[in-house]
Amino acid sequence: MGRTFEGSFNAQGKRIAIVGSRFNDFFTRELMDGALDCLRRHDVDEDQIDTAWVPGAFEIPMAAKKFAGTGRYAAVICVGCVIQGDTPHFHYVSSEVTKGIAQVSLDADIPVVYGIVTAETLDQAIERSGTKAGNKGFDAALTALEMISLWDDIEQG
Ligand code: INI
Repeated sequence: MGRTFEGSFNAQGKRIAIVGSRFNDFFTRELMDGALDCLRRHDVDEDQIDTAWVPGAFEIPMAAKKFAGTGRYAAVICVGCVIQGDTPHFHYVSSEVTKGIAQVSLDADIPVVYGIVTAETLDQAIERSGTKAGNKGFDAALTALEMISLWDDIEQG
């Protein structure tokens, strides 16, 4: 039996980027704060965390790709919030941001993590931005830490 690779949550010394979208910023500020809180409490140095704000969720994959392409970061965390309205717009935006982040993540050599809340109601968005369903930004940051450490382990063999 060979080795089992499994990440920890220690990403000390790693540089991490977070992309957040301003649309629905009542929620996305909470998601960004959740992601930052998670990184700080896992001893990621504040100086090692760079953030960028884009107008809406549709723009997140572009900024994530830009960050990933610099080669300076161990991971990119994406946080955004898409909420259903009266038109099909929600479906187009949520589908594109999801596909876009998936594509960037597969093209990048680093983990690119999905912390997008897609909600049918305001209540669902509230629940996922720091109340009864937790904070999806915090969860995404935790995933990024685990994936960074897993990448290191696999690369070191
Ligand atoms: N952007 C969001 O981040 N969330 C939404 O709920 C949303 N809706 O529903 O319209 C939204 N639209 C803007 C979009 O992301 C782009 O910023 C815009 O279309 C310009 O490209």
